[in-house]
Amino acid sequence: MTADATLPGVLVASGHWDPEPWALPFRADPGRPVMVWPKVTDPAAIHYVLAWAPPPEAFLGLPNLKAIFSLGAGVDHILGKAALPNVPVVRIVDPDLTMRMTEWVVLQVLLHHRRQLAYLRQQAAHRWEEIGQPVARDVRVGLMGLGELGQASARVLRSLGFDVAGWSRTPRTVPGVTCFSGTDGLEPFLARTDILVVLLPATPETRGILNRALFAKLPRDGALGGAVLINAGRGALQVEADIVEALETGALIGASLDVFEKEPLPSESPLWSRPDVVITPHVAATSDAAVLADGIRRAILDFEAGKPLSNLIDPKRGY
Ligand code: NDP
Ligand code: OXD
Repeated sequence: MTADATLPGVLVASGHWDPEPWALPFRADPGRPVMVWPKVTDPAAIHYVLAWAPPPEAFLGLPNLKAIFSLGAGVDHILGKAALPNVPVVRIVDPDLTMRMTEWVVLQVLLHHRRQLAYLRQQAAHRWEEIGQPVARDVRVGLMGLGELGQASARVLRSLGFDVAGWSRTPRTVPGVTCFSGTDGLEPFLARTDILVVLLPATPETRGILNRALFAKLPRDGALGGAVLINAGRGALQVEADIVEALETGALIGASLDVFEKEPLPSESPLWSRPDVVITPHVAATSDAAVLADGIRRAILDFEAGKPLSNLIDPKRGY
């Protein structure tokens, strides 16, 4: 440790995100070295890395590393690294992030349910015409992923009257939600889904799961007259060429996408100009450092006081 360091040090490796708001609460701890990648002046002082899409080298040569903290709920941006040290990886579970995601999901579900894209097209054409729409209880929403974010969205969608189901890896019980799980549960889950909301992590098991074969299993005769895809999980889950094809063939009648195979979404992607697709630039639940950094600091203070770390991920499972 550096001469005046009395506390374990923190390294912020926050990719394209501004590191300073994440470093700020730690700078208030007297005697705690705080470094920002790539300026690692004293590698031995670093006990914790706060990471968002870090370069693999950010974890190298840190002999006293105790834990890695993801700056988001997902950890695929960390687990994919070749040089990942064998230390606990903690992810964000926080009401601020959860509420942001719930807002985005509910916004997109209502947008398709209330035919907002069609009304915007009518507005552009100065056309005054009512478009029929079903009641929420006749619309079957299916959430792929019933974790922190999936369950929170499910609760609000239930309260709006939608017929809500969910699919997870292991069996779950969520009040008011019809629960399916595992490979056997996927087909019956899809068969009763008009609006498919995806809040899965990207893992070896889920990559590419949103493909032509899956879209073909969604009903075309539901209350909306076809199926809608809403993905805020990860771009690695989806095969974009298959989404475009499904929109062309009617396997899907609309989509809202916050995440993409390649981000930023390349300007030549056909998704940009489709009138049946809503695109947001990976902002469904942005990590607000002003809210979340202090939570990470508190977790570290608890850990230093001998308490176990919460919100640990299982590297074998991939989430
Ligand atoms: P959780 O770990 O709490 O939940 C993940 C859910 O996915 C669980 O229900 C889990 O099943 C399920 N799951 C995982 N693998 C499989 C599988 N192979 N088959 C079926 N179900 C599976 O994560 P969160 O809800 O907190 O977050 C979900 C994801 O959302 C993040 O990993 C991240 O990728 C994404 N995200 C995107 C953001 C954005 O701005 N676009 C912001 C924040 C997160 P089980 O319940 O059995 O464990
Ligand atoms: C996250 C994200 O994982 O913002 O939190 O994508």
